[in-house]
Amino acid sequence: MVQISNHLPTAELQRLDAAHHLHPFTSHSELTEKGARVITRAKGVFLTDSEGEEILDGMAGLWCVNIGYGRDELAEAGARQMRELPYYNTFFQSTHVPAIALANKLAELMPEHLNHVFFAGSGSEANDTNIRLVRTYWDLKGKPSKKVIISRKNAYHGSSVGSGSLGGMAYMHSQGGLPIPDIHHINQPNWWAEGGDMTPEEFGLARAQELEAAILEMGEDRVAAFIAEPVMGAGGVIVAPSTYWPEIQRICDKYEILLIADEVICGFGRTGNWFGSQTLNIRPDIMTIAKGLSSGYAPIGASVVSDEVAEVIGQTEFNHGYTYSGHPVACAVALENLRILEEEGIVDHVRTVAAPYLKQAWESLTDHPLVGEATIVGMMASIALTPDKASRAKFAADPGTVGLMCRERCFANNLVMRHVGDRMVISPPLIITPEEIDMLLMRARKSLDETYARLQEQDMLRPAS
Ligand code: PXG
Repeated sequence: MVQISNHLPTAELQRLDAAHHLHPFTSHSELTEKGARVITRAKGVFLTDSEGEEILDGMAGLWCVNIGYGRDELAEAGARQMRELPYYNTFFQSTHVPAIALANKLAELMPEHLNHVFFAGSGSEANDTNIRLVRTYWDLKGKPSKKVIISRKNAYHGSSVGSGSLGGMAYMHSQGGLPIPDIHHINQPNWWAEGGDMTPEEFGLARAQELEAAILEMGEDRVAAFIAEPVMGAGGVIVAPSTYWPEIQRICDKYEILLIADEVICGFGRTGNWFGSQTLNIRPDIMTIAKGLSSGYAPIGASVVSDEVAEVIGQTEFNHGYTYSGHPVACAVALENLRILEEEGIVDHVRTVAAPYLKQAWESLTDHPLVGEATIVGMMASIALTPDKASRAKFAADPGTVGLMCRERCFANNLVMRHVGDRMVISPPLIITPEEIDMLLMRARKSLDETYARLQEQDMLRPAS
């Protein structure tokens, strides 16, 4: 067997990686040519790669390492649980202490009426649970025609067949026969890209009313649920205008549509409250959670349902579950993560220190010639790159070309910042300090300057016609 350790030269690790490892959302011919960046360890907000470079992780991994890297307490909680009971299932009338404790802790932290937890191994699995759950709910209520789940274009709800269908990513639907039947997508509340001449408030209202139009067109008796991220994450940190959510809530209430808030990114402090639904004043019937639930230290997700939904589903045997639903090690790690978030006041730190500091720094980026709008809620933020701010123009180059250039400059400057098309996105660990935010902004500005210079050199500052 090949011994693979951190001590192999980077080029050799890259060669072995390319030879046998298929990566998610990656073009392998490109990866083989360039070689993956090999991350070897991390502490706080910094990653270290196999060349010894220290990289500021502006994305908290994939929007998940909320408490930052390197917390021994989580390693110990996981090891302790592995020694005591590494695995047992929660099927067939069995349970164990970590699942009991985590379900109870979540019921305490959640908005009042959300008290029942169905565990999964990831956000995708939890959203698959939601599809079967809401359809079964309406069957049991004697309304079996209510099957359609309405979602939004450009939403991200996961990558499995079910959750990928809920998501509104056209490039995902184009592979593997998605979406499954009875999923309907309305337009997203992205004013910068799609608002035309409307004010943000007019546009927010119009986009919310698309939900009502869709319900009326299909018939109220066909629609089971509406699913949305409080703030769209992977779609580019799209913050809906202030008029959007109150109207969505009104429509869900009026037509008795179950509202599913996908809090996989927004949950666990990311928006400055425990849940994005609290920040945006949404009253969901179901919440999807994952990522920040364990700060990414162990794979775990869940769907958390209201008392009413739980009561209805409880009338039957719900024929659904995963081997790792309520995995004891993942539950123990998540519990320790929640203890740290709570006892160290990390959600308060976001609301009172980190998010206000990041907001003033982030919004100052709009003075840069490449930056159109800057959006931010709590510790998730984005900037739209544009060749002409006044007209909110797109670049003449293919969408994402400039974003990718900027991301590469960020990488070269030891900052992880993600690009979504030509929007740049950050979502750093919540424990980031003001000094580290200064460093993040300095590196971001340098990368923007270098991108701008390259665009000038290559005559790419032209708007699409
Ligand atoms: N819902 C939301 C809102 C998410 O952001 C999922 C569900 C699926 O979770 P799992 O644990 O199955 O991945 C997500 C995941 C990106 C990126 O590049 C975002 C996610 C995953 C991978 C990449 O922004 N979000």
